[in-house]
Amino acid sequence: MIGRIRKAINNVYDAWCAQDGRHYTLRIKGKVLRLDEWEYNPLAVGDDVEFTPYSQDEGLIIRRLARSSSFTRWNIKLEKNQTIAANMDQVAIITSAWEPPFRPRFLDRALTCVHGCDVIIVMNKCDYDLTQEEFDRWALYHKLGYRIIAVSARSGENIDELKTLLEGKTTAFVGQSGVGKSTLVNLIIDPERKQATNSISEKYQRGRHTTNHSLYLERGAIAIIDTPGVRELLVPYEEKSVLAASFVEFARYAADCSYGPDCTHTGEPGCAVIRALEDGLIDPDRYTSYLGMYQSLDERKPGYLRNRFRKNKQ
Ligand SMILES: Nc1nc2c(ncn2[C@@H]2O[C@H](COP(=O)(O)OP(=O)(O)OP(=O)(O)O)[C@@H](O)[C@H]2O)c(=O)[nH]1
Ligand SMILES: [Mg+2]
Ligand SMILES: [Zn+2]
Repeated sequence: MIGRIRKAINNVYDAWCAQDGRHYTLRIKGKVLRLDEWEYNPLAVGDDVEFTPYSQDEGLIIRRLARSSSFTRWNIKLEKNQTIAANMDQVAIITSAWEPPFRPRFLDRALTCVHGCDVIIVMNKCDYDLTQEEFDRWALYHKLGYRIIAVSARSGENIDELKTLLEGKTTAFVGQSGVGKSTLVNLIIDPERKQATNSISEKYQRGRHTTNHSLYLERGAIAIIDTPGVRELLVPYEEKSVLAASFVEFARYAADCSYGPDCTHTGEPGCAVIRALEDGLIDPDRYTSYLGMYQSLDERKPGYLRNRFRKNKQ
């Protein structure tokens, strides 16, 4: 049987099986699912798994099916990539105008964590004003070709427009902690019940981060994966060329780099990306984002590679 994971807590998974229309509680057979060695938590909300039922509502997971898309970040403590949500049609990167303030660097990093699907960039809390500088940086994403929308969960501004963008799709809501992901999800999916936002967590003293696991929710034709916010978001470990590819504005110049496809755009003579930067055709702050991420990838090595090296020396 095939199931789609809707909730994952402590290696216990809730899955929905389309074949028989039932929910199952699943565990991994033999406790380990052997996949990429550098991936922590091999199953994420949205993953499709093959499982063997052993009762009407329980089963054992045998394997994970290939993902069509994912939102994957680097987990610095575990030194591994961690997929937060999988198989969605699009990712909505949620930012906020204030509390926390708009952080374009965070947004640039979030864009590099998206694999295989579309992106919507949402500015929540637009009941607060952006400074002119913040607004220009925000509007840049529109110029780069991204779909952007400013909303307010508090005043309700543009919520219907946001719903239109979500209609008929599964969307993962990702972003910094406190930007209002769960508030928006509640407003769209479950306006009556109101679960899991910050005020509730304060009441129960559950700490700063309200949402502590990803959760699949749906209403009508809208399906959303609400994910836990993070304070920092780091680029996943992968080929550096993948990083450059997530800077969409580089592509048209990169083809003219005299180093060809191997150009890292970090200082090679004859780099057309750097020339475009100098000519004011590429935003300097975006380029700074790129350089920062490039350097952080240089310093990064998955823990398992180091461990293997140690083993070889013994
Ligand atoms: N002013 C204003 N406040 C908002 C808006 N949307 C959400 N908030 C507030 O922002 C705070 C954080 O909202 P959450 O929905 O818990 O944020 P989150 O992104 O889910 O946070 P994590 O679960 O930690 O990732 C709450 O106190 C909300 O009431 C908005 O549009 N305007
Ligand atoms: Mg939340
Ligand atoms: Zn170059």
